[in-house]
Order: sequence, then C-alpha cells, then structure tokens
Amino acid sequence: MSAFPDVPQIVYEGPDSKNPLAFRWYNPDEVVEGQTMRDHFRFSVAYWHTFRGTGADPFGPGTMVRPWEDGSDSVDNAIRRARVAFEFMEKLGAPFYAFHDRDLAPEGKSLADTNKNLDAVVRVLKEEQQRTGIQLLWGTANLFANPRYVHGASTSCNADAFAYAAAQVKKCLEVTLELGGSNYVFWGGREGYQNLYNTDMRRELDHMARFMHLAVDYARSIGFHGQFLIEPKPKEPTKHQYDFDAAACINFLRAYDLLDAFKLNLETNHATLAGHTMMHELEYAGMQGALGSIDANTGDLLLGWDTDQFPTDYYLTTQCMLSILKFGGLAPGGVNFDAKVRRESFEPVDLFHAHIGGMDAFARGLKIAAAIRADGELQSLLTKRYASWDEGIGADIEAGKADFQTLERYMLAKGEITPNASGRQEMLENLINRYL
Ligand code: XUL
Ligand code: CO
Repeated sequence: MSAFPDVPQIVYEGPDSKNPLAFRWYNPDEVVEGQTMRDHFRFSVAYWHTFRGTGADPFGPGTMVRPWEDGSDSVDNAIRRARVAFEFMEKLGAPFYAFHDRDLAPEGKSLADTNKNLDAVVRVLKEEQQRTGIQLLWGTANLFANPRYVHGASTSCNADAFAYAAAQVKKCLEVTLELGGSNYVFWGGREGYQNLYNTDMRRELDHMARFMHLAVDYARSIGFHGQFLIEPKPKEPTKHQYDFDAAACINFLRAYDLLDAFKLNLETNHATLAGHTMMHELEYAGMQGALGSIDANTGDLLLGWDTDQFPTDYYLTTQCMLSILKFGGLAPGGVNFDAKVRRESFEPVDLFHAHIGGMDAFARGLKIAAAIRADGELQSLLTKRYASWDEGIGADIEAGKADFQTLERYMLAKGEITPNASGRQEMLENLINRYL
C-alpha cells in the first residue's frame, strides 16, 4: 500500500511547467560543466526532519499528519516508517539520504537492546537500498538528545558520558559501513558551554580531539574509508558551540592533527547564525581544501535562530554553486536537505513540495553559476582587480623575493602608491542580476 497514493513519480517537465509536482530546473541527466546534475548535487533527504519531524514547537505539540505512524516508539513502527521513507525518496528521485542513529530506531533499556533495535531497522534499510539504488550519504550519532549528554558527549565533565558516546559512535560507524555510507558526520550538538565559570575549555577540547582520533582509528580498522566531516554551528543548543564556524573548526582540526581525515559539512543557517553568509563559509573551507558537503537550508531574515527552512532563493543557491564549482564540487559529499516543512505545512504532500523547491532552486543556481563562469566577465574583473600582484613588486612579494628593506627602497624611489581603482561593487551586483 502506498503512503503517497496521490503523488506520481516526480519528473522534469522544464521551466514552463505549471505542475507543482514536477521539476522545472532539476533535470538529473542534464550535463552542466561536464557533469550531470545528479552527480553535481548528490541530493540527500534528512531522515530526522522529513520522517521524524512532528511540527512540535515550544508553544504546542506536533501537527504533522503521517498516516503510516502508529504513535508508538516501537521497532515495528520504525520499520514501517523506513519503508515509507524509501517510497518517498524513490518518488522524489533523491539518490541519497542521511540519518542520526536515533532517528532510525528507538533506544532500548540497555545499550545492547538499543543496538539490537538499530540492527533490525538497518536490515530493512539495506534491503530498501538494494531495491531502489538509493544510497547513504552519511550517518551520524545523536549525542545530544538523551539526558546523559546534558553536559556534552566527548566534551562532558563526566568521563562515563565520553565512554557511552564512544560506544554509540562505534556502533554508528559499523552501521554506516554496513550501509555503504560515503561520509560520517560529527555535529557537536552539546559540545560547547553555557558558562565558563564551570568549564575547563582546554580539557574539553583535548577530549573532543581524542574522541575524533579514536573514531578515525576505529573506522579505518573496520574498513570504513569514507570522509569524516565536522558540521560547524556557533550556538544552539549551547550558548557557545566549540565548532563555531569554518575557521574555528579548521583551526581545531589543524591544531589536533585531524585534517587528513576531516573536511567540513557546511550548513546555511549555521553560517548565518555565526554572522557569515554561506558563501563566506564555502569560500573559507574551500580555500583550505576542507569543503566536504553541505546541509542545504536557509534561515529567516527576521528571526535569529535555526529555522531550517527549505532553500528557494536563487541568489543564495547561485552563490553556493559559484563557490562549489570553483572548488571542484562536493563528491563524496552532497547536498543534504537539513530542512523542515513549517508546522502549518502538515500534509504528506508538503514534503514533496518542499524538496522539489529545494532541488529546483539548486539546479537553477547551478545553471546561473555555470553561465556566469562561462562568460568569464566576473572572473576577468576579479583577475584585473589583483593585477598589481601579477608582476613587479606584487609578484616579488608573493614569490618571497621582497623584505622590508627592499620594500622601503621601492617606496622611497616611487614616492606614492599607484592610485587605487574602484571596487565596482554595484556594477558587479548588477552584473550578477543579468543572469537571474
Ligand atoms: C543541527 C543540525 C544537525 C546535523 C546533524 O542544527 O544541523 O541536524 O546536521 O547532526
Ligand atoms: Co545540519
């Protein structure tokens, strides 16, 4: 029995289509810059929002109508939900999904029971992956919801919490390997602090690094060779998250010798919470060789928290794709919709509208970004802006051939700098608008 009887297979119908259950821009087989859209994006459905999101908020309970749910926290319900998830992804045409261990299956009375519950659902996921060809983009462990992690997991003041988290990640790595996951993500849900009076920051960061090394060592020992990713977020739930932004994460990874195994999974709404644009985060990670994957969503201009909305803004997706193309793409990462439908959008069909909109917005952004790159006008203006570094004194400085004495001699002889040119910001903004 279908969970979505009124929804057909979602197909590409082109920009003129008025069918809300069709793609207008995402055409999986269309080749852009030598690669199909399917391979550019590696779109992924986030299991937690799409199949566990209830619509609850601090002011009221869930509103989502999900006829396949029986309201219980049983393994049977989890298995039925997993089958529905695959029907959804298959109809949508999403090639990947991502999960937290605890999204998939309920916790049991003991760690052993919990692992057993997880195994029962993983068996079904594996079957469904084989049936549909849908793959796992990444797995992650939920190390933030259970009250045992109230003070954090690897950064907890309680060594037992570290040990429990280690056991949980060990199992999650095994499951991710079993399901052929391409990546493994750490989002440090409660790895941070509310107050420095009760926090030994140095010790907590040392522990977090130790934890990541143990995870990498174990993963490699069982044959998991996927990419490890850290997902930056500056705050929420803690006042200050250690994985604040791309720069803080890369500094942590470099300081603790973890850059060989790790890249970053950047999320738009986390970037904006940190006071950055997503493009800033992409550029920063990209230039450091640490751009791994993205969690695609958007915040609300007027609200200062993590609203996790589906991205529909072509400026945003164009900027994302300009950076992603510049750094050679995301694979083995992808574009994971860490986004949820609004509490008022409670019907199952809204899940389709939301994902179709996000996929189309990225496809449109890709085409716009590719057109900008093909014309080369933006690039040639950028190249021109830095031309003083391509020859003469600029080239000498870059090549390490100038010291303070040579620079003083140069300036004494020249007297004053060559006049600055305009930054032409408004002209460039107009130029981008030509493509939209
Ligand atoms: C939380 C968030 C997480 C991670 C995975 O803001 O983005 O869902 O993506 O743990
Ligand atoms: Co995320």
